[in-house]
Amino acid sequence: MEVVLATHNAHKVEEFQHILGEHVPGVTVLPYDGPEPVEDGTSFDDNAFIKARAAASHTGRIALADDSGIAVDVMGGAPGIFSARWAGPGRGAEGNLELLLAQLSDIRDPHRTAHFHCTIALVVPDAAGGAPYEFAAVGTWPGRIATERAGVNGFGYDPIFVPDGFDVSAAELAPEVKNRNSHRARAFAALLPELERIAAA
Ligand code: ITT
Repeated sequence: MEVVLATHNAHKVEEFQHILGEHVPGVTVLPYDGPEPVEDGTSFDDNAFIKARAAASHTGRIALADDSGIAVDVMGGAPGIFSARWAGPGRGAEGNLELLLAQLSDIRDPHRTAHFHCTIALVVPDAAGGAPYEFAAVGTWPGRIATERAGVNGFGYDPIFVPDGFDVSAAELAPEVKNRNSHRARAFAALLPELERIAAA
C-alpha cells in the first residue's frame, strides 16, 4: 500500500517512516510535492485535514498529514497550532525556543507543565468519486519545559521539553526511544488499526 505524506517538514518524514516501518510492513510513504494549502484552521484537527485533503485530491492517493505542536499550561495552551512560527517568520526553531524560554523565565516548577499534541489525518479518496473516507488519530505527550536547552536529537522544541518519566530532554533521547513514546507514536497507535483495515481491504 502506498500513502502520500503531506508535509514539508523532513523531520516528520523521518519519524513517520521510522514508526510506520516498524508497525505496518508493506507500506510505502511517498512525499507530497503538490501545491501547499493555506493552514488557516483553528485547531490541530482542522489543519491536519486541510493538508491531507489537499494531498488526497491532488494525487488521488491515500493521504496522511500531521499537525502538531507544543502547548504550555501556564500560557493557556500556547504556542499550540502556532508552534512552527511562534517567534515569527524566518526565526526558525532556534528563535521559537529562545522566545518560549524567555516567556517562561519567571515561571518555576511545578508550573512549567506542557504537552506535545499530534493529530494525524487520514483521507482515503473514493474510487467511485463519492465523498472520501476520513479518520483522525490524536496523541499527546506530557512533560515540562526545561530552563535551558539540552541535546541534539529530534527537532523543534525537543531540546527544551522534558517528557514525564524522563529526566532528560526529548533531544537527549535516542530516536528509537522518542519514536516509541512521543505524541506522534501515540497518534500512530490510534491510526494503526485503520491502516491495517485499509491495507487488508
Ligand atoms: P508541515 O505543516 O509541512 O507538516 P510544520 O513543521 O509546519 O510542517 P506544523 O504546522 O504541524 O508542521 O508545526 C509543527 C511544529 O510543532 C514544528 O515545526 C515544531 O516546532 C513543533 N513540533 C511538532 N512535533 C514536534 C516534535 O516531535 N518535537 C519537537 N517539536 C515538535
